[in-house]
Amino acid sequence: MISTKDAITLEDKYGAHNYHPLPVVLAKGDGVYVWDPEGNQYFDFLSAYSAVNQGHCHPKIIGALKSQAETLTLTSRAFYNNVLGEFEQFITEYFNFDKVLPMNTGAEGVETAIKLCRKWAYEKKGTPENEAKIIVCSNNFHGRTTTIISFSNDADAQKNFGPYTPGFLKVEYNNLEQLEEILKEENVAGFLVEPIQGEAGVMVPESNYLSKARDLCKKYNALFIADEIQTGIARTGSLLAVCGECSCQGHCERQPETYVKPDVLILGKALSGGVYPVSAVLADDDIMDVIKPGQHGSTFGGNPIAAKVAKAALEVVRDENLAQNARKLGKVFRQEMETLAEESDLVESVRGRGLLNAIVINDSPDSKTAWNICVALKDNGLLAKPTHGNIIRFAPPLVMTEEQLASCVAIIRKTILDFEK
Ligand code: IF1
Repeated sequence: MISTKDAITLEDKYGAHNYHPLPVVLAKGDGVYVWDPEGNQYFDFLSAYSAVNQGHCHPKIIGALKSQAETLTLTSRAFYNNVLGEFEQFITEYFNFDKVLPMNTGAEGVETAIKLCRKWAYEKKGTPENEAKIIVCSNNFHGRTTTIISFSNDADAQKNFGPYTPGFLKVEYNNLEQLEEILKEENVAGFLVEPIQGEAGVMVPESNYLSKARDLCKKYNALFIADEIQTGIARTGSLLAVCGECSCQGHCERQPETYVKPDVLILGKALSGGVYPVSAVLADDDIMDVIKPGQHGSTFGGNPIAAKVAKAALEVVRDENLAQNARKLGKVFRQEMETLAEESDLVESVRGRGLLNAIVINDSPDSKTAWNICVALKDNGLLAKPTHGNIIRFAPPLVMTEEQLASCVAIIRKTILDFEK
């Protein structure tokens, strides 16, 4: 097998330099573990940015992939296929929406939601043509298409990729007064929001922010669009982050005060357990029916492999109580990190929900400290990645056991306590 050194050399030489990976090469994965070509084992504490919630190579999901791959892979939507309808019924019942529009990547899901929202505004709300505006939050991350980066405020993501798509208004995240002020403006079609901001450094809003934002959207007849690509599928200790602290994992008759049903829900990443690119946009009929044949789609969206894989991935979440496990382990993890923050000057604070957490490192965002800690964590057998300079995101697969989590906490403790700036 190719060595770590040679694999990195090849990527450096022949791949575009659009990433700056941690210097580790992964060659195999199983559950919460990954291995490099030399056979060193690591705990995966990133889960491919929360795509591998069900753990690496989950046998049920891989089984679905294999059997469908041997039967029928792609028909395009020019024809029906014999598994898409079954998946569509399954996912709409699972999340309690009338309809789903299947796509592949997260960014495509967001693009779909934007197009749906604009079209709804023109055709249902009566917004004058080309005037629809969508409210977004500062420090958002919704993907990397030309339109999506048009409303980013990350210079790296945006600079020199213009001209930008107009039609977006920005508000501060977690600021309801600002949101209401801007909702009063003319021609606002919707509000696109991450229930917890991931890339911004795992920013958890005040409780009730989402339900109040939703109520405000209703009051001003704008669509509440939740991007749960990273926070959804049990990551934050409930099936969706908008399910909040409801103890049902999102599978009960949802209580209105705990379940903030979005008008438009965007899912991706762990919708397939990280096995295949599958994204989806869910909405009820009064919204989804504005999209007619020929107006939106994708060659691969809703393909038979995607349909089978995503159904299996959602079944695993339910059957293995992953939301419950994420909630339980998340509490333990944050407690342990709070203890560590008291003992170590390096750890300033910890925040998060369920198993989407971050620690803030006590150094300037321009320093290499968080990066160097991640390299040290890797050397000690745990993989995590810094975000925004001095923040380290911790997001292990949700199939982790309490014993495994204890081993991980021990690695993090030892690494931080031994670390010299
Ligand atoms: C990369 C971050 C995570 C997302 C939300 C849409 C998308 C994402 C809330 C687009 C994607 C990924 C993309 C990945 C890094 C990663 C990320 F650090 F950039 F913010 F997870 F935290 N909405 N997030 O988080 O989905 O098109 O990529 O399938 O390498 O850019 P995609």
